[in-house]
Amino acid sequence: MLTRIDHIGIACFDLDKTVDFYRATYGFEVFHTEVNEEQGVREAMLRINGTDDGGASYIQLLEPVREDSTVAKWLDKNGEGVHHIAFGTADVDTDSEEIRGRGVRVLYDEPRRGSMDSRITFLHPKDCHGVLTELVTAAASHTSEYSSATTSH
Ligand code: CMX
Ligand code: CO
Repeated sequence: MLTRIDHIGIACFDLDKTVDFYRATYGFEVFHTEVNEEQGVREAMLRINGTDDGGASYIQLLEPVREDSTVAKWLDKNGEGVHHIAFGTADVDTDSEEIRGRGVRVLYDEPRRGSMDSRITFLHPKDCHGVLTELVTAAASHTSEYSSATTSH
């Protein structure tokens, strides 16, 4: 079951400058940064709010690290802007298979590694009314259930 907006992915040319804009304009701070070589991006996650399912919602700022990455290709064509949305679920395997069964193209056979050790997959934008859609299961260390379990021991 999809229970939250996990993040909105925004493609940018210069990650550091874009992070500065989000900090100066909205007061959002960087929660996490990493390079995901497989996805071809350097990214910053700005945590906006916690959610009822123990997860959180983020803005994901994405800068390509390779000219042949999907985000570099998208920036060439569109310039900066909203690249994808991501829904959070406790079980990306089951939910993505159900959605595949409804005739939507799921891009990966098995979920792959996403930001902060999450597990992710994508739905083809042409099957989703023009929106590249990601499904995410956060790592246990990024849910409040895990945090309260670890602090109570
Ligand atoms: N949103 C909406 N439409 C998109 C899109 C996007 N982000 N990316 C591509 N499209 C559209 C294009 O506009 C194009 O439409 P037209 O044929 O009408 O022109 C069509 O899809 C094909 O686009 P393309 O430029 O030829 O791109 P590809 O088919 O090579 O790749 C996609 C598209 C979705 C398969 C590829 O971007 C992909 O695999 N995405 C998933 C991985 C990803 O995006 N990783 C980066 C983020 C990582 C993270 O979130 O952690
Ligand atoms: Co994403």
